[in-house]
Formats: sequence, C-alpha cells, structure tokens
Amino acid sequence: MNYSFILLIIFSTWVSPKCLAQNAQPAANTASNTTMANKAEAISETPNLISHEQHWHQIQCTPDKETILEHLQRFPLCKHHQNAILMLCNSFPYPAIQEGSAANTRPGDMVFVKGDSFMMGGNDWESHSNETPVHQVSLSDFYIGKFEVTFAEYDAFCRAIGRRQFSDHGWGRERRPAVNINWFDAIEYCNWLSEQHDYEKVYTINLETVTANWEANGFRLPTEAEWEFAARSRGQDDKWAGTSSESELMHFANYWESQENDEDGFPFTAPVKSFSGNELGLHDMSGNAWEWCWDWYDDNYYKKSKGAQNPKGAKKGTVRIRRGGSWALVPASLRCANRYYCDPHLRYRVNGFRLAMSAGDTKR
Ligand SMILES: [Ca+2]
Ligand SMILES: [Ca+2]
Repeated sequence: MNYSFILLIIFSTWVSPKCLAQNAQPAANTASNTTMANKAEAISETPNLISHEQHWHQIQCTPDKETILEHLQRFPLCKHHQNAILMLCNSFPYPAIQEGSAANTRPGDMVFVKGDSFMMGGNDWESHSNETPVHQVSLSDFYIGKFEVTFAEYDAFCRAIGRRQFSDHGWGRERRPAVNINWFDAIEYCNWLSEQHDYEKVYTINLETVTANWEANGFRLPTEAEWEFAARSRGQDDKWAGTSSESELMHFANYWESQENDEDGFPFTAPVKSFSGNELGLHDMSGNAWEWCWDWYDDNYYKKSKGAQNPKGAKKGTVRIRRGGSWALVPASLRCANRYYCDPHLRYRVNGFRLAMSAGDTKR
C-alpha cells in the first residue's frame, strides 16, 4: 500500500467538512480538506466564467430546452449545473428510453420486503450516540433493489437527457455501482425511471425543494428505517448485512481491509453481486458504495421516533442520510446500525444509491 492510495482514501472519504462523519473522521484533516475542496471549486469555476453567467442569464429569461442542454454540456462544472438539471427535468418531458438501455433495472430486480416492527439502532461498544436509543419502529411493505444502481443504469439516464456521465475514475462502469452521485441526482433518476415504466412519480422537484408522495407506486429512495430493516434481513440483529461475524464479512462486503491486506481483490468499487447477499438476497448493503436515503439527518431523531410507523426522518435539515459504508472504510463503518450523512449537493467517489418502491397498490 503506497502513500498515494492512502491519500486517495482520505480525500474521497473526508474531503469536505460538509460531508461530516462523526466517527472515523480525524479533526486534524478538516483544515487541509477544506483547502482542497476550495481549490477544487476555484478550479472548476475558473473556465468560462463570464460566458457561463451570461448563458445562465439567457436561460432564466427564456427557458428553452436546447439552451439548457447546451449549458449542461458547455459548463459541466458550473455552479448552476444542478439548477439547470432540475429546470430541465421539471419543465420538459423526459425523452423516451432507448430499448434495452436500462436492462439492469427491471421489476424483477426489486425484492418484496414484508413490513413488520423491529428494533432500530445500536448500543454495542462500537455504536455512536446517534444510534441510540434502540427503539421500536413499524414499517409497511415495500420493495428494495437487489443491487446498488449501476453505471450501466445511470448512464442510460444521462444519455436520455443529454447529461454528461459521471467519472468512474478508471475503475470501470457497467455493473459497478454508479458513484459521484449526489442526492438530487438520485432523486431525478427515480422520477425518470418511474416515467419510463409508467409508474407514478414519487417526487415533486421545485429547484432545491423536493417533496414525496408516499402513495405513488414509482421508484424512490428507501427511508433510513427501510434501509436498516432490509439490511438486517427484516430487522434481525445482524451486525452487518448478511453476517454478524467479522471473519465472515469478507464474503459479504467490499470494504477497506488494511494497508497491507487487500484480499478481496477490489481496492475500489466492485461490480454489484461480487459478494454474497443477505437473507433477502440484497447485495452490497454493507460496503461498496454508500447509499443515499430519503431522510434529513438529525442527531437526536431516535429520541423522537420511538414507536413510529414508517418514520421518514427529521422534517428539515441540511444534510441527508447515507448508509452502509463504502469500499474506502473499515468494518465498523459498515455496520447496519451506523448512521452517516452528507450534504445532498456533494458528489463523491464513495456515494451511490439503491432504489425502493412502496408496495401498497404497486402491480408487479
Ligand atoms: Ca475491498
Ligand atoms: Ca452499498
């Protein structure tokens, strides 16, 4: 293991103070990471500064699909990129999907999860205060994806709306999880995919404000409670998705083993299903890519959600939940009960997502 790889892991995991993780984040890294992030922003904003603002002003005066698409292609790193995407998605119908282009996302790739009550949270020696108190919550039936959304799937969306594809850092695309996905990217994909399959769209997107219709039968992100219930194979006491034995974890999860030891053969992301699934047949719930959930994060939410039915997180916040740990982290961070969060705007090489659906009236 050389120093460049160590630095890569530190950068990809802790690059910004907005992406705080209360565990496994040395305070000493914060200042240098802030500087790195600021430099990256400065570099990305430097090219085309004047014409980029003029072009954006033109779009605001006369929103036009072709002009928005042109803006996305000419200024992929500009500060208005996210708003341009949202404007495009809100104002114009999605183009039809190319036949076979999203072949990995079929209803058969979703697992039905029978709802129940379970004890959510953790209180063992590795748990953090935000995982306590362990408390009972109840969930309705839902579906959840067997796999993380892959590059093959997300690239189909990008092609359909004329969006640039996100970097795979040379690790490979196709069946590897789509990374560099921020929370809004995931939400937009859910709505687009629902439209392709004639499901009702779950999300209403008004620039930065996103609301969910939980009765809709379309694709959506799991809630934090759904994610944990599914990772634990319907709320069992599993420490990681598929096992409670750390010696067995290498068969169930892609994670960072140690500086000297990388026995699983995947120093970065692994193609989905490279590791065994849990009892529900869900792969990579622990490790590989972090998975965005719907919920706003609140340190003390568990103190308020005892006995809740279908809890959906804090009513408002500044950071969204992500779960399951990643290829760049050690086993403690991959625990089913572990709660992490991230600024929903930020795109990191460790962040991806998984689909879910409400099961109420969904026809399958
Ligand atoms: Ca690995
Ligand atoms: Ca994962």
